[in-house]
Amino acid sequence: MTQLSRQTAEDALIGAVPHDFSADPFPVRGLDHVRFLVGNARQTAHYYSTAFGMSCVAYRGPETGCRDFAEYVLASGTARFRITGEVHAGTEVGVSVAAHGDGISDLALEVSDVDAAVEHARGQGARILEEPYELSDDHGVVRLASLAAYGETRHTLVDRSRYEGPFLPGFVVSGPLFQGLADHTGHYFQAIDHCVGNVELGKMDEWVDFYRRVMGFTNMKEFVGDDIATEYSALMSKVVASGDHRVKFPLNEPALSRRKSQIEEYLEFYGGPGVQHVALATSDIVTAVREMRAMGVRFLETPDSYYDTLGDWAGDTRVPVATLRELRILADRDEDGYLLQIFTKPVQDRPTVFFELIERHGSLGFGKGNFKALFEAIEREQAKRGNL
Ligand code: TYF
Ligand code: FE
Repeated sequence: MTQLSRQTAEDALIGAVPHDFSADPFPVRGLDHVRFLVGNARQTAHYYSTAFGMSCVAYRGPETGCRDFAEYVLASGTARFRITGEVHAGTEVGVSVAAHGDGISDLALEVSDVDAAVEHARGQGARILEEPYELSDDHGVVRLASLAAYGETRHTLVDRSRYEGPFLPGFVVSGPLFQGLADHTGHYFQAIDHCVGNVELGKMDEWVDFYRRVMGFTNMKEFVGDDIATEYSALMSKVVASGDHRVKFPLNEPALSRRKSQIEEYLEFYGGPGVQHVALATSDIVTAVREMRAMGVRFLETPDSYYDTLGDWAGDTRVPVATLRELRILADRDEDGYLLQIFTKPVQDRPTVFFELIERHGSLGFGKGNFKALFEAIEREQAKRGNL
């Protein structure tokens, strides 16, 4: 039977396309959650709840019988962040934070058959970190397993089709962390558009191949090749996507160039390969940027000159160029439509993880037309840190 995915408002938001899952060797329903390992989960949860407008939907910790960790699950639309901290020394979370700083440890994928996915992955040479296992509580059963990806990043596979609780077994419903902002919840972004990995020099194609072999992902046409890399970007990039493009993973590697690559800076400070940025899909980038900036989120600055010529090539957009200029939002157009996007500065002390806000209007790309302006803005930040 042919199962075509339904086209919903969310599909337009994240650029998903129809796909026949019955022919897919590793069917992925979507990104289940992004897991952060941090030094202080309570304060990190407060930041995403206030500055990113997310709401706390689930919690576990010592009060609920979880003796080692405090975990907060924050949601905005279908986007879910799982924020984990240790409550005493000697756990793997502390080891990870000591090595990498606050960072993203897991891009968890929702699948409908964990066992079949693991068997396929094993057959393709993937490293299985956790064999299939089950967690259960009063709300039902979840089946999980874990695959190794680049660096210490993992993909936990989650089948939650028999579960009705707030997140995973053991988590309890939690109220808002900051009642005063309960009404801005979910207004800034509604889904996760893509998650980008930085890998070592010469390893990009190996990881592209990993996602193709193990997960049946396919290459998207957007990439930064050799030619562009040496001219200005200092990185090479390719994008792989799940069958219906609900999960998109661009992969970057440093390019040999005049300057120190932003990817090398990341690898040095993160202590190896890892997740570089998470792009958040928004239906109203103007409100998101205005209000997030007012809450203290810092975005990259784009020079005024970018806006002098923007109208010529980006054409008519929902938002007038004057507003894009005021808020430093970037625009790009391709044969399918256009997109608006902006990038935050790193969100922790180390120059590692950052976020992107992206508002798609037909375009399925990643803002290729902005790469030069964007990479120059990132290099100005690198220079301020003395890392260029
Ligand atoms: O995800 C992307 O491909 C775009 C562009 O260091 C990008 O957001 C690529 C590399 C990078 C920053 C942004
Ligand atoms: Fe991106």
